[in-house]
Amino acid sequence: MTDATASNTQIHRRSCHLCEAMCGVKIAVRDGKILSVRGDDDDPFSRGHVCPKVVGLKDVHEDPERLREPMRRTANGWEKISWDAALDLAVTRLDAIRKQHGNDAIALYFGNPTVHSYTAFLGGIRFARSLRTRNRYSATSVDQLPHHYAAQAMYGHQFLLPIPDLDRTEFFLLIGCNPVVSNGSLMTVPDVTRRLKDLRARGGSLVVVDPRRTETADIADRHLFVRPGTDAWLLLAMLHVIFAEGRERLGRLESFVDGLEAVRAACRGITPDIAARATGIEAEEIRRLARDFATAPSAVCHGRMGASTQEFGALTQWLIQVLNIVTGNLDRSGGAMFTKPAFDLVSLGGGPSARGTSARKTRVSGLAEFGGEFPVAALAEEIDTPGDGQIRALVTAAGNPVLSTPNGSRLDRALPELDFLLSIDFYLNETSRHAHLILPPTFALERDHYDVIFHALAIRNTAKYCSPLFERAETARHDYEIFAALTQGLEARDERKKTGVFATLRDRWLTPRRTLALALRFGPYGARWNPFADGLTLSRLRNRPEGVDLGPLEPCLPARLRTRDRRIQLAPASLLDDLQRLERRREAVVASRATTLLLIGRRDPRTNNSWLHNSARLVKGPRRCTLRMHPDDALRLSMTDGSTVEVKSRTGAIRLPLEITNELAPGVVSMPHGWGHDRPGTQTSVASAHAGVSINDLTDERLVDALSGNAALNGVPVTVQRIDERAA
Ligand SMILES: Nc1nc2c(c(=O)[nH]1)N[C@H]1C(S)=C(S)[C@@H](COP(=O)(O)OP(=O)(O)OC[C@H]3O[C@@H](n4cnc5c(=O)[nH]c(N)nc54)[C@H](O)[C@@H]3O)O[C@H]1N2
Ligand SMILES: Nc1nc2c(c(=O)[nH]1)N[C@H]1C(S)=C(S)[C@@H](COP(=O)(O)OP(=O)(O)OC[C@H]3O[C@@H](n4cnc5c(=O)[nH]c(N)nc54)[C@H](O)[C@@H]3O)O[C@H]1N2
Ligand code: SF4
Ligand SMILES: [Mo]
Repeated sequence: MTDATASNTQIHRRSCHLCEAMCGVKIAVRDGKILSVRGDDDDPFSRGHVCPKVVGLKDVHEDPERLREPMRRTANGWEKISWDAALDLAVTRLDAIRKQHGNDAIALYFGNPTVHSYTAFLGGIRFARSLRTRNRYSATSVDQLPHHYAAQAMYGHQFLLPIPDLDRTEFFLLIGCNPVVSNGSLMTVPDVTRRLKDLRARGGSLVVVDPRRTETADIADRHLFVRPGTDAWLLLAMLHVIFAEGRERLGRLESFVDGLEAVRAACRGITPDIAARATGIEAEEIRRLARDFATAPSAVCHGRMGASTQEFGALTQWLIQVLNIVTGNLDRSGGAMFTKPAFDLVSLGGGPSARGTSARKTRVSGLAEFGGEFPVAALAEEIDTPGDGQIRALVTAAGNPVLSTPNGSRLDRALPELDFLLSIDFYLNETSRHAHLILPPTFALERDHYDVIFHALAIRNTAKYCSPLFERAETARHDYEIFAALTQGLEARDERKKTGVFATLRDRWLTPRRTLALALRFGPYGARWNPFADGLTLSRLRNRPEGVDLGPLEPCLPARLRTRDRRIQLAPASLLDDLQRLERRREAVVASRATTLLLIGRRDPRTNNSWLHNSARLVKGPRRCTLRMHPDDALRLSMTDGSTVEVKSRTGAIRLPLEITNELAPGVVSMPHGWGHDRPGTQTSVASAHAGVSINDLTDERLVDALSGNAALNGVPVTVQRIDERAA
């Protein structure tokens, strides 16, 4: 570049942290202003790919409504206060509540962006531990909890999640995921659409099982419409066929798998004909799918949101693992494989918690704790049900549970009952509007970044460290600084737990960045003690801002298993037992096919859960918050395209425009989540102008996967009514 002005332009490389795909971006900056955000062709993993959401990096950074200073609620509205005063207020209030009502009176909710910031993640773990409350909740239980449940039971660690070896597989069976729109989940894969097309170009097959003909189904070889919540029957019947025809081939897995006979017995009674009645997929299709999967040179089945956030989430995730294992497709090229991440939470002892289900139950509904957390479906009732052990204070961090958890309107009504609500968030949104105090952290471009979680879930072993683009303002605080100040403040006031000098010094020295540096140095690729070794260190990674490729996934079993005997539990007792619940539900599920409309979710390429709707560039265009319905249902209910309809469930009623489309199976309606921005008191004017309505006013906190406690956000029974325009 010769132009003098242009020569002032700096290019900053980093990973987009908005979704799981970790796309490399190049951000052009001049005089502190972002000129453009583009894909980074030099990133070896994403190879230049970005999606439309990437503009969110600039738009959120520059958003004038993004909070930059702490805000305290007063009788006359919000008041800006200094960080010192704000942190002191938070510590004083939390400490008083803890002393009056006990540790469990303070609840915590960690939202999704926590796992997209290693500093927030590590700082949050430490804060949560120091609070010593049982009332810990997170977005995990409206998302992937069933994956953790199955992984813990089968492989001995909740983070031992097998990842599809997408670039090498010959047969990809996707159950309840739509990566073309979501850009992949529990499968970090930038540029997923091209990779799916490459799979087909090399002669492989892509099969999608989904109640909706999704954007991913559109590029697949085959799409099977499935009745929501019935995938477990499909998988059992596939296994039935595989065993009945003697097609099981465990190969080298055989020497460390226990429970094959129990699984064989469990699916003996579930024939394709039985499964057809529950799922709506023809028996012959089920047989064909089972045979194709079992005979493909390599195959992998992956299930996501649609498979997890349903009545039988844990069973479904378990059966997906079983299918991969009995066809010999676990831990082999082209199958489901474990990563070898440079920062390895599994070897480090498990991150937040390597624990599985405990004996602890929630007070009101008796939902089980898993991994040190309770299911968030129980949060509202734990706040609004009086009695011993009632939640009095809540700290939300990077979450918007009013829009993202089942029966969000009950939570919306419960939050004002709290003695103290602290929101660590930079938006005044549907949840934080109820806060007594909001502590707004920096946004991503002011922090350094390493994807501790998503490198561990990626389809290739990769590592990338990003320096901050902008220095944080003197008047700003990072999430981890907020957590550290709260932790230290509360520990200083805790007479019963006097932290020793050594522990205090250690905790202050061990910042997230030092933790990262140590984890990389002593991780699987690390230089360890040897300063002359080639291995990975944080400073070497910093010198490779485009990121490094550490190779394809490699077989690592049984060594990587964390079960006590280093063997895979193919048939854990709790999952086998849960088959009885499935069986008990069968008749009702079959009968409901003729009578009940079921509501499912939908994601859009230009949204990210609830929090990118204040970007004018992302919300512009046609209305996205619509109810989609099959023409047969619309005809039966005398509804016309574009009209406003009312959708009702046990928990509430909402009104939104109708779109009639045969992309849905009859008997199924769909709408997106993360909308409903018209509540008073928020400060997101662009989002409010494109408010939409919240699907989670219809989802039901009582509909959970009884085994894992995960919310069943998909498959909610609803009725849909025409609104008489004149009466409305
Ligand atoms: N653009 C965009 N990308 C995102 C996000 C976003 O909000 N917007 N969110 C990010 C997050 S937090 C996550 S967790 C991931 C999620 O990533 P995905 O799981 O890939 O995303 P979804 O679109 O929720 O896909 C779920 C699919 O399951 C289907 N489904 C619903 N019920 C059932 C059922 O009972 N059985 C079966 N077989 N299918 C069912 C739905 O029709 C839908 O197509 O996406 C991430 N990426
Ligand atoms: N019906 C239905 N409900 C769903 C889903 C669905 O498919 N259907 N999807 C579920 C899924 S997969 C998920 S992950 C959850 C998400 O649920 P949540 O995590 O509760 O909600 P988000 O909308 O992701 O809100 C994230 C919040 O974090 C803030 N934020 C962003 N970055 C940062 C940061 O760095 N630090 C801090 N402190 N705050 C930050 C944003 O301003 C926003 O308020 O929703 C779930 N809810
Ligand atoms: S797919 Fe889009 S949102 Fe996700 S990391 Fe890539 S650019 Fe960011
Ligand atoms: Mo999620």
